[in-house]
Amino acid sequence: AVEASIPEGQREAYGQSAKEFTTKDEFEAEAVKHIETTLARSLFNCDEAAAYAGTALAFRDRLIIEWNKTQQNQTFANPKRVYYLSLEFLMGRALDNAMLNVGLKDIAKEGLSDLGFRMEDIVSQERDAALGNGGLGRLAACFLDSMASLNYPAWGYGLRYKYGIFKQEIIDGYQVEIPDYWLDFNPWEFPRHDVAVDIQFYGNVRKYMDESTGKQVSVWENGEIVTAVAFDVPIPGYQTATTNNLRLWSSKASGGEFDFQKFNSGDYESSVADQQRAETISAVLYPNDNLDRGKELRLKQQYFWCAASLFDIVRRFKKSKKAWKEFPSQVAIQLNDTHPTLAIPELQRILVDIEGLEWDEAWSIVQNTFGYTNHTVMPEALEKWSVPLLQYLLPRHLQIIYDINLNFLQYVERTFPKEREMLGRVSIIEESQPKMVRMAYLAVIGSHKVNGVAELHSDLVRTTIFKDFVKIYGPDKFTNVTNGITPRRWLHQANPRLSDLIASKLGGHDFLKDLTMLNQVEKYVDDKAFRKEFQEIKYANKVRLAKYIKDTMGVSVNPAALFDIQVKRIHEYKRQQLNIFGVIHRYLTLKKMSPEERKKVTPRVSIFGGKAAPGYWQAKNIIHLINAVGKVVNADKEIGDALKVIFLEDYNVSKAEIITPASDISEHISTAGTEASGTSNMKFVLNGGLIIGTCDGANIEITREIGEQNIFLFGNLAEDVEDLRHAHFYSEFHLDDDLAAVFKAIREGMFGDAESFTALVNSVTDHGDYYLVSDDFHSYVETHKLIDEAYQSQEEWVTKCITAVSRMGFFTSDRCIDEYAEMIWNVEPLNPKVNGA
Ligand code: 4GP
Repeated sequence: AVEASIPEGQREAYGQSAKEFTTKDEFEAEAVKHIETTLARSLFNCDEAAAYAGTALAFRDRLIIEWNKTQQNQTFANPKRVYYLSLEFLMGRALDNAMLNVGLKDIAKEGLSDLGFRMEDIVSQERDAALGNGGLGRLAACFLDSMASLNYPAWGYGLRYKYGIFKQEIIDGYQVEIPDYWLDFNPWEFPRHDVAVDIQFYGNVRKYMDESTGKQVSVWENGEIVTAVAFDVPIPGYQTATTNNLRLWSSKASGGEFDFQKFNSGDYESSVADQQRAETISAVLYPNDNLDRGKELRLKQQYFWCAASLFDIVRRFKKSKKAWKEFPSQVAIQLNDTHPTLAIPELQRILVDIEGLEWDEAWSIVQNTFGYTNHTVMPEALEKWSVPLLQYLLPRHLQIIYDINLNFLQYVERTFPKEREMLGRVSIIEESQPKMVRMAYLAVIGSHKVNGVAELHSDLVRTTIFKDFVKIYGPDKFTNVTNGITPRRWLHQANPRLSDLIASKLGGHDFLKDLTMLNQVEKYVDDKAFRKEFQEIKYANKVRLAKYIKDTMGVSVNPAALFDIQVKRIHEYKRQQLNIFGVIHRYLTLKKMSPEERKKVTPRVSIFGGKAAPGYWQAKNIIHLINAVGKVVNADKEIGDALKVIFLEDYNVSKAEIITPASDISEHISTAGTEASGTSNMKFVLNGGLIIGTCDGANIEITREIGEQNIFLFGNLAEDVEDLRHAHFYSEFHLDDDLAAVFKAIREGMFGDAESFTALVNSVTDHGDYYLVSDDFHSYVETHKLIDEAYQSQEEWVTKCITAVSRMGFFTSDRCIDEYAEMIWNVEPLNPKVNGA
């Protein structure tokens, strides 16, 4: 079929296009060619940066060939496609993944060694693509990897931020933010200057009666135009020819570099200002995790990205010449949280205003096209936009939202005539001052399926924030897809030795494509040699992290100590404060012991890492306290190796790849009912570490899979949270003696400037302890004692770790994608070879 499109006389020439290297010598030749020509460097001054660039460009060329074939194949087969709309894609580094997925890493390693380089050094030259904050963005990246690996015809759509998440420096114990300008050299993107879409903002709506059809027509006009330019990032699947596309939009002034009219009339400065204003739209990622801040520029980003993506999707659909009613059979659009919700009124606008469909027909197409994933039930994270702002920026969309709401409320009124008070509760418009548009409600109403990301979370979605909607639409519209992680990056790349050990028992690396095969590892739980190797690998990973800590912070930690790790965004609900209060309690306990007693205690290294949103003051206080405690404890000769406290600067994806394999225990200790899923919990267990956690998010399903004897659970349950919060205000506040002693030590200045920690202590003692630190402290500390004891008997510990690893098969993102495909998208994989491309 591909052939048929090429004129006969040219087929041979086309057939000879691009060569792909397959041997070490060919790889070397390609890399050297790029170093000498693309980079214009001589081989005599080829440093690691140049060797990285040459290697990356050689692999990029390969990817682009596969990418072209995949796109051609999809164009000819024209199957239903999935479009994953996400404001965040936290990709990390690409080279290692490209080499693994293409399957030529060994060849590249030998080639680089011929040139005098070590693979690890070259790989670590790359900057992280950090276009995301945390879990939500990293999940999108894992999903892209799985969709390509499973051969789904899928596209990601996002924004090409010039500045990704800021770089964190710790100065005098405080977080300082440094801009992340990451685009200096990015071989993984392809600018598509031919794929440009004009996007309108502001303006007015003109309505008139079309005489010929007798229909009222709305025209949105006189707005300001900004151009969206596509940048494509190839996404290779693991051991498959499928290479999908991530399309990121970049903004620029419409009509070229600047407005020539203004320029010619002498108004040079203002023409440059226009250009800069346009470019601002895609300039920076908003650094908030689990928090909504209604900034106008953020709304502009959202519309800019939704409108460009939909234009592209609709254009692709129209090429097929199918009838509009076929649209949902050709297109599935997944909304990653409410950030892309404007895509709903935008598609309705395209269908009604531009394509001339009747409202109801258009609306049914819209509803059948979209699916919406919710990632949090926390009220401060639920997006709302003010009506006046929408009116000003997107006047036609506001009208459409009002019409959607009117139809919806009329339906509710007809269906539940006796429940008039429900209308105000479910209205898309909140009757506040100013009025607000509740984006989550719009997303629910405009989608055919809504899912949460772990079982408990999906239950909470159904019983709390969307309770009324379950009644209105019935329970089937609401479903669960428990999150997962890609084992390619999070096992094989991060922990190659463990991956190889498993492969040695399972007859190869096929388990990376079918993670349920891990269950065969359980047979080796008593195998002496296997256990020994497993332990040695963990130890080597701890040595690697210890070296990293020494190199970056100058602190020596003992790799034989228990490594206790909490790395994730800093947030009160994730309770890093509970952890550090627990560490202080440990320190106070150690101080009271005799040297003999102290020797018997399991030595610990408490490791923290994570960024605080720049405007989140209390989260920054937590970082400050951790560093202040570390400064005192690490210098305390009496304590020595019994306790060390480390805050790792600038936690990101590439650092996670070093940190995750090195844990003995990791902490997932959110207040029950607040962490939707968590995904690092899965990464740590898959890498042979145990976890301490609350009954929250995916911890519950991890327990179900690996068994409760292999996890350390503690704390109150989600169902009790409300009552406990209530009791803080209405009953006498009781502070556990141990926690009181911790607060006393802080207040008395044991960790320096007591005043700067007052707010943190007071949030527990004086302000209602919303996150239940005091309620869970005792069981937290007791559970850590159990961990100390369990670690003393290494034999049992290893048994737990191996058993847990072998039961983690469920948590691959491949399983998630198959579930989405079947339950929500109704799409099938496409054989990458069908058209012989
Ligand atoms: C996060 C949730 O907090 C986390 O539990 C979950 O694993 C992740 O999404 C992926 O589903 N939510 C956010 C956010 O990052 O900003 O809402």
